[in-house]
Amino acid sequence: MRRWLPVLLLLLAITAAAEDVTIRIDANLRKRVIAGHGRRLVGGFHPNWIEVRRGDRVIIELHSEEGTHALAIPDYQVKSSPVAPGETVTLSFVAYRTGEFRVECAAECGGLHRTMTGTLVVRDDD
Ligand SMILES: [Cu+2]
Repeated sequence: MRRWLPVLLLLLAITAAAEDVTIRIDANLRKRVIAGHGRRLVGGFHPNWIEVRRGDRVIIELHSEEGTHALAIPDYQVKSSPVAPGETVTLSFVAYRTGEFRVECAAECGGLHRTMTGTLVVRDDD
């Protein structure tokens, strides 16, 4: 038991400082100007950059405007249920590791699937 005391205290300290961070992310298609190609439809997560502090409980409300999508963060081993057009699904996890992690679509949503990416940044508290 005594061996685990420092670990328990660290976990308590992290938990005490942690906050619930709720982020709404829209999965959709947007018209963007791409050099040499005029206006094109691209798929994406909006926002596609998420920044939280280590220890935060991250609650993602994933909404689809069209197409069926899912959001995954492979390094965190989290993945939402598929979300159908007009619907919202929620996933949550504790950001226990610092770093930059790839966010990606986990549903085969068509030709724009590979453009549906983002980044989760988990910073230390200080
Ligand atoms: Cu997809």
